[in-house]
Amino acid sequence: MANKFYITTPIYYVNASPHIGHSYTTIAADVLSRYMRQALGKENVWFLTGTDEHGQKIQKAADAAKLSPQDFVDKTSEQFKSLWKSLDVSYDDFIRTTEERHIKVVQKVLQILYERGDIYEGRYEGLYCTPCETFWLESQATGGLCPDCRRPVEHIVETNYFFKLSKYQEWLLDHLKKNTDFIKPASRYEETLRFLELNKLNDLCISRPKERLSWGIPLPFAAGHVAYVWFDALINYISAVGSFDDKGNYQSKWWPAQLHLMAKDILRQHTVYWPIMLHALNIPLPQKVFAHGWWMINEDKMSKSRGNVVNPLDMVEKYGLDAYRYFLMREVPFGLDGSFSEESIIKRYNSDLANDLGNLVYRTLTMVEKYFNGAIPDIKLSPDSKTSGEILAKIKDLGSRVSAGLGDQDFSSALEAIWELIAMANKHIEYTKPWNLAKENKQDELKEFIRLLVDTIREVARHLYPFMPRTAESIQIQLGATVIKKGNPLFPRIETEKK
Ligand code: ME8
Repeated sequence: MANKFYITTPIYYVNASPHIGHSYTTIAADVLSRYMRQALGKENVWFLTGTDEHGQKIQKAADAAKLSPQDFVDKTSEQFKSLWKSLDVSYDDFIRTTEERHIKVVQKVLQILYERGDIYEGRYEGLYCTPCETFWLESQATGGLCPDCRRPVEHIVETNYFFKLSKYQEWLLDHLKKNTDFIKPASRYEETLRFLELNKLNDLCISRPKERLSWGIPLPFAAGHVAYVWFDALINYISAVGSFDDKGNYQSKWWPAQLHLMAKDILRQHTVYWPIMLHALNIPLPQKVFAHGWWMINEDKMSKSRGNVVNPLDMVEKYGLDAYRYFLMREVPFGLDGSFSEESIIKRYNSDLANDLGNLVYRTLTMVEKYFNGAIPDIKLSPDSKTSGEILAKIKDLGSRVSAGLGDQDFSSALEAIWELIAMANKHIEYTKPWNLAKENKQDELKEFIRLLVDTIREVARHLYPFMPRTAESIQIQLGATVIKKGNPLFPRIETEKK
């Protein structure tokens, strides 16, 4: 494992407001960052997110809002920043592609690739989807519709600049075969490999004529063109960490990234275009690209173009931030699609949070108050104890299970491991019946019993912290050092009948 951790989310388009899908990737990155800060120290973790602010979609949205593109992106990128603040997202840097630090690097990259002959001038004739900014083959655009957004494609002819993807196809295939962990989950790796084996890569059109689109980064060698938004956007991952800075350093402290997170919709850009761009520039590749699944509403992907988006803040207002974060990370194995509904949030909330976690904490603290006047019994537990041994073994195991889960971006299995401990502790209470110990005045056993529960909760809070920072802190505060400060139940049950 590298001794630093650089993690990125996609930079989101600012043509519409953020929704649950955006918050999913960003919260996942936040969980990993918080976890890695605990493991490696704060100074060794860098969490980058940001906004993608050029291109046709943005220009159109700005026109519709009757704002200049710059005013429009200034306004909408703030929405993302403010949402991340409300969701306790602890990013280290937020990059906007309209920033000077980014534009400089994009132009540098274009210039280098042009001088090396990897970018050349050519003529493009074919089908184009304006909203998606994607060129399509006749065979792909069946019925004259864009296969992605299902809107009509246009026929266009123009002079443009192309990046020689085709030249590097064999290299990329070879790289993938040698680095089977480069793309995760495995299904996405297979998909990329198959795509490269079965298709001949076309060179990538990386420019747009200014008369059709002016809202972009000008090509340094062709005044009449701006850069294609994807070519511009991918470079954020290196521009944000100071590649090609004034000292000519090609590598900063952070590059290469340990992990690029995204959903499967933008897999190809990250597993084909981006590695080839970096390779052509002689820059090392990121360690891993993870493309998770989609949140769906019924059978449809949640997306602004389908008009079925849910605002994360509405969910947070109804169920609380940590319940929302928990739900996203627990409900669906990262990598698979998930179906989003409030019923499933409520179900998770009531069973995992109110019943399991909330009750364990509340009952334990109530017993510390009742039997020991709030003072945590000052004894040392032995792993050989007949009554505590099993739970202590589980606690001992928890760190490595959480670490294995998060190492594979398997959030739900890391949480499952924590919940196994919670379930075991709850069972232990029911089985031991502490009220009987108290009645029979079995002080030593009662002390051991309570101490075990307190230690369990402490461990649970420690491991929950990356997922649910506020809940973890609240538990830690309630536990105090030696005397508890019990608060209200963490997750009061949601009564569905009343809703
Ligand atoms: O593609 N389920 O930006 P974008 C899960 N600017 N995740 C979802 C989702 C859903 N239904 N909908 C969106 C772009 N996402 C480019 C990226 S990167 C150099 C440039 C998340 O605003 C997911 O992370 O369309 C997906 O990959 C991303 O938002 C797409 O965001």
